[in-house]
Amino acid sequence: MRVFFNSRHDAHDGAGEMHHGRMVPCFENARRIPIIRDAVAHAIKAQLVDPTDHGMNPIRAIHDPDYIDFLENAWDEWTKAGKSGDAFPYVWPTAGFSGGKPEHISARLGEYAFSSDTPITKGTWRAAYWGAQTVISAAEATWGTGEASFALTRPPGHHAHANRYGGYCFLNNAAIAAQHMIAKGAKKVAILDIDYHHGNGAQDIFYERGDVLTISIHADPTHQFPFFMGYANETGRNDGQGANLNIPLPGGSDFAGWGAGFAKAMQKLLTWQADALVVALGVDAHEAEPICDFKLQTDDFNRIGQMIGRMGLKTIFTMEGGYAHDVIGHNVAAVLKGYLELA
Ligand code: OKS
Ligand code: ZN
Repeated sequence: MRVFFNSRHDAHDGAGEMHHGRMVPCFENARRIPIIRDAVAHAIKAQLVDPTDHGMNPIRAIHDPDYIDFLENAWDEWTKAGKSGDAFPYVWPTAGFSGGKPEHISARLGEYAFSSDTPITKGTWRAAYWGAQTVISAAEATWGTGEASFALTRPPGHHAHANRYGGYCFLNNAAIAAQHMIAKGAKKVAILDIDYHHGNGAQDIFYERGDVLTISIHADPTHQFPFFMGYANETGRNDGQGANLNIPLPGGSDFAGWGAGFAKAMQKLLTWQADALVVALGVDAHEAEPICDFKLQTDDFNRIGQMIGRMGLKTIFTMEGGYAHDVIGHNVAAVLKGYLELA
């Protein structure tokens, strides 16, 4: 397995987020990455590879031009407006507002954010851009050689829509990887999201397309972020009908419940016959995770990796959530090691 590493990840360095009514240090922080890198290096034989710069086209294939322009310039606009802390929205053009197209950065933040938990900092664009290059490089390698890849990057991507950021995500790395393999000749690609939270970004991006199957196993949105998406009756539209599968699970689920959900995902994947698989690899379903309430153990992550390996698909893993520093390295390594045991 090749591990593509986004060494610029730490350019994104939010100071804090609102949590339970207080500003707290960001859960999604730069300390996560060396922990995961070292655990993976210890557990599997893998070369660490620097991403190649494939430019803007693979990003533009997923994200809207005005959104990309916003992300590239948000920090400059924020500082030019005389603000010095991390950039956050505080007002949104929600249903019932008549509109307008205000240019003010505070309005633009509200226009492009769907949640208030995600700081934009001086280096956010740089980190996210190189994160996308990391997963594009992984896609290029895996599509070309068949060997699995792991894109080790932050900020994560699975909540990002074509024109919306939130849930700590800016560019949808999994979607960019899937689309890049289609550009390289894949006819059908599947995205399997095992992060604790619903993968709303890929669902929305591919909702009307029949060539990318999106599957997400996650906490029931009736009680968890992103709340307004991720329900079982969301199955795709037009050409995409039947190509989105949501598997919401009750709070407190352990591997008995999670594994049953995963079995449904595997069944769908096996009948769908993808040319390649992108795994949105969040490990925040572990019992020790701070903002989540599932009860998976490190051994369970090993089993998950084995089951993915057994499918025998060309596979790219891309890093999503996981915030418990004591266990994230072990959990990511357990998935990758399990994959290699059975691939
Ligand atoms: C607000 C917390 C919002 C949760 C965002 C979800 C992040 C995540 N204080 N997505 O996979 O892990
Ligand atoms: Zn998550």
